[in-house]
Amino acid sequence: MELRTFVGPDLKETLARVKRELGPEAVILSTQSRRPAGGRHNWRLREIEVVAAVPPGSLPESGRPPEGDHSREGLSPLLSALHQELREVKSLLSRRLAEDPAPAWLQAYPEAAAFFHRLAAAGLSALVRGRWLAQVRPLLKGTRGPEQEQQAALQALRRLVPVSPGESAPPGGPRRVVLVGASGVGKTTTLAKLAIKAALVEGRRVGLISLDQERLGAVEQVGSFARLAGLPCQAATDRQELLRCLETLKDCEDIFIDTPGFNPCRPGLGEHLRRLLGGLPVVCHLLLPAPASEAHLALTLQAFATVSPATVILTKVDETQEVTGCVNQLCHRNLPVSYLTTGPRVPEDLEPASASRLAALVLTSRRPEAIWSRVPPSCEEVVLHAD
Ligand SMILES: Nc1nc2c(ncn2[C@@H]2O[C@H](COP(=O)(O)OP(=O)(O)OP(=O)(O)O)[C@@H](O)[C@H]2O)c(=O)[nH]1
Ligand SMILES: [Mg+2]
Repeated sequence: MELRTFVGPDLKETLARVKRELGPEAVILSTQSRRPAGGRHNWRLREIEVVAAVPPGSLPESGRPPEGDHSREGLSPLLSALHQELREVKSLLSRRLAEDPAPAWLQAYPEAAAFFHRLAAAGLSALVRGRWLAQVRPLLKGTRGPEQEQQAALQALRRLVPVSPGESAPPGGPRRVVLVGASGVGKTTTLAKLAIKAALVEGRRVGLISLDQERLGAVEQVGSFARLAGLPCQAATDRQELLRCLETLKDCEDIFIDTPGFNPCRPGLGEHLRRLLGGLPVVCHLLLPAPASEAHLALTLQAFATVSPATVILTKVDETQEVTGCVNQLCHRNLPVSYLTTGPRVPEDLEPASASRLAALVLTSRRPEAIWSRVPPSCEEVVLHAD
């Protein structure tokens, strides 16, 4: 065993030196606080002496511990495994960055280049990042300093995410809104939120129709909500009945129509939806659950394409930490988002979509430390609070 003595002004700094010079195998034999030589006249002055030992032959000529893998010999198996995993993640990351590097012109703007990599880490697809690059390039010209670069980067991100206000009512005209989507995505709950908002906040005459005769209790669900809210309600099973219900409620300024959950994998779904809703004076909105996988979202968008949804309502945003799969799919298809739903409460958990809010959600995607209830409403705040 080889012994070494270290002296320093405090314990923390002295132990750090021991670790630095002898490596993780060093064993601390003693620590001692003492008055330094020549410090007789200042009784407050103290220094720390640490005696440490290492196994014989483990110190190189210079007294420094060997570099590289040898420095890991003293680590526990768990730490070694973590170390190995970190190395693999690092090499995977550098391979990915090499495959999809930022373009050379972006290197002139370090802040924007860092933003580009942040978008990649959040999960935005190469295609969407390509669109961001096309947007940001003219905005970066003439910028001075990191702050202006950051503003340009944010502006390009906000422009990227398509949003559409409200339920796309024709100006002054009646709204005939159909909510479609897979089962359990929040159609009936969102219908109730929209109906309450229209009736109580906007003061419009609102009626409801349930087209969902498939699920047990679905008509009753809409009916009892209508009774509570004091709204007229009709139920239909097919296109002819739906037309009759629309006629019955013709004095309503807004009619919200609930549909059954359609399985996007069901063969012939497109044809079924076309026969049910095609050519009717209604606007369809597709509900997509934000926590679903990107593959499932792509499948759903494909399956409901025959009803040409005017907008997408992103539901259950509160149940996920990653919205980039949705954003990728919506950018690919140029489909705007009209609302976000952020919980089951009627009518509170409904937000009109905004470019700034969606950009904020993109920037906090795949960041486990992001806590949704504390997500700032704007992307500027997200960037400001970024580490
Ligand atoms: N966390 C969370 N839950 C929600 C949200 N929206 C709806 N829910 C809940 O999701 C469940 C299903 O909601 P529904 O509105 O019945 O869904 P649906 O699409 O009408 O379902 P089907 O009619 O069976 O196809 C209910 O428990 C709702 O309370 C949301 O934004 N966040
Ligand atoms: Mg329902």
